[in-house]
Amino acid sequence: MALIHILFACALCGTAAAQPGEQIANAHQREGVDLNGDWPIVIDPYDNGSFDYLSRPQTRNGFWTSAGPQGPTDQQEWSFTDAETLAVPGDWNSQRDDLFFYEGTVWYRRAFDLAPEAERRYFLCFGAANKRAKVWVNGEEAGEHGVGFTPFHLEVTDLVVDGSNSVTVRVNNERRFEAVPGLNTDWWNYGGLTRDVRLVSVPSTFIRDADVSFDGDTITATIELDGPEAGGQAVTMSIDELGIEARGTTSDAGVARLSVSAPADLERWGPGSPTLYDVSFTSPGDAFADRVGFRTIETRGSEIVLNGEPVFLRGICIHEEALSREGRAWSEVDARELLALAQELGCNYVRLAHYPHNEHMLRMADELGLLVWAEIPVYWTLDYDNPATLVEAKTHLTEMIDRDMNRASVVIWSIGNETGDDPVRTAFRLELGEHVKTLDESRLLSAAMFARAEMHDGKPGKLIVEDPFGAMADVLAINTYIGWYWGEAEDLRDCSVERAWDKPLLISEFGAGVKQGLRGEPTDRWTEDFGVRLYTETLAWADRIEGLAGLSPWILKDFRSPRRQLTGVQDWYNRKGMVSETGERKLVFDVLRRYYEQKSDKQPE
Ligand code: GCB
Repeated sequence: MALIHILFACALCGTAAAQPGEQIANAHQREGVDLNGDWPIVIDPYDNGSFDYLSRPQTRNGFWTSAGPQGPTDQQEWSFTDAETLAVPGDWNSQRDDLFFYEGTVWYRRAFDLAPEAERRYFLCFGAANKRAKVWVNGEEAGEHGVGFTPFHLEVTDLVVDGSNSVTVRVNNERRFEAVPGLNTDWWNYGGLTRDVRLVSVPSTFIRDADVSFDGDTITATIELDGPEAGGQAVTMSIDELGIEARGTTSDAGVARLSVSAPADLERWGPGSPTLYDVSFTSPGDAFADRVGFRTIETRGSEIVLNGEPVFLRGICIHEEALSREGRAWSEVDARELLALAQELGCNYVRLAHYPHNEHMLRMADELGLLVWAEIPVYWTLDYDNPATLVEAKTHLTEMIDRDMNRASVVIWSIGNETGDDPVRTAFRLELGEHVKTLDESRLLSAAMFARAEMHDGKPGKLIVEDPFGAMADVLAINTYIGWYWGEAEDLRDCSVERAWDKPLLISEFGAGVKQGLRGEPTDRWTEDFGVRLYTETLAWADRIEGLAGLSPWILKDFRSPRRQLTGVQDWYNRKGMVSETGERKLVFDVLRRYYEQKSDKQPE
């Protein structure tokens, strides 16, 4: 194929360069050392590692200062030497019975060897730590991070030494009212170094970020260099398979935007044809490639339109819990198992609730061809009129969007779930919506909302979708739960749905608690039979909602929740899964699978 050489190299004068602390694109593939493994720990429920007996900040005795007593005469009352370990990545709650309910501080420390090279820079890259993490290298502070589900990459070039090094991390998962999420969630507050940890090495001036977008005609890459020679550098974006190469020069701030017309033979990404291309980026001293799909997403009246065609979203909600074991999912294998099960159900779409899932999930969704709703944990009750809470919510969005900008699978950014619509909450959500639009206008904006119910003879006769956030959202989405939290499943037969805007509508949640294997009358709670009744009625109702654009029932797998206490039935699991906590299918699995089969017959991919 002839090399197409169309380029508009535009130096973006004035565009802000990467700020210290921003993520490094593709950190998992850069040169470096994997720091996953068993990390010695010290459990610190009273925070003695940070504060002394008079609550003064620790100095000499801080737990970052040494690995343990220096000899038999040393009066030191903690030690990482010969300490117990926790697997990293991994939450602590599912690894040790005595940490099952633990909310507090755990210190992690491990050694690593390094022969630092001059002219190279070193970054400690954490996929996530839940929730607050502070990091020291060789006893010196490297930085901290306060958001539990997104990566943070700390530069440690000046802290590492030739030979043996140590990294100490204090992780704290206490819930706080003013934080995001706040005090109350229907999911487990898993603490720890929950995702991959790597020490990454890059040239002194390197490609910090490379975002690719596609508008149907043009492929655009924004490349950001970081380092002393970021400005005035020649950079390229190329896709060999398509014969594309675009060249440009970075602005003084180190940024270049390159555009190239998409060739006619570009295969669009979508469910059924998840074509990905190797997109390579180069600068004078650096290079990397990302696997990227190209698709368009937009709305037309009440339709969601993918690559110019209306698409019905056959979805399922997913929490980030592994399918074949306890605890948080974090690996590529976990991602494949969860998403393959969603595909068996007939899904072309997943709602990743209620916080950014690990990067493997998004990359796997790209690979398997699943559309994704990605969300931040603005959930139920927060300190909505606290400016610091808003800043934290925005940080969630910024870091999630920064990480997942190149994932074709992500089509909807959700700013939260079931927050209510009083003026303070609405103002908060509108600010978040505006924030999303400043970061990425190429995807759809939504939130899981409630509809107002108009009661007829004590039954829900009409659901009216009029949450004020709907005016800004591209896609309306409602959680319903008729037949479980209120009313009877049969009430849906006479329940209509009205919306204040001609926009696509999703049912973002409905469901029923079912203990796998428990049989009884269709009116008996927790039985498989109750689940079948509720799903049968709800799916028939969905078919009657004019212009419904899709649904994502709650949820793929039973998941841990501190709110679910019925002994013998719940045992700390929310039981609304299609499969049990051990992956056993419930009868509802088949009800939904058959429904999606019939839907996809009508709309082949
Ligand atoms: C909801 C929430 C979800 C809960 C679910 C339930 O509306 O969005 O986080 O887990 O209901 O099971 O109650």
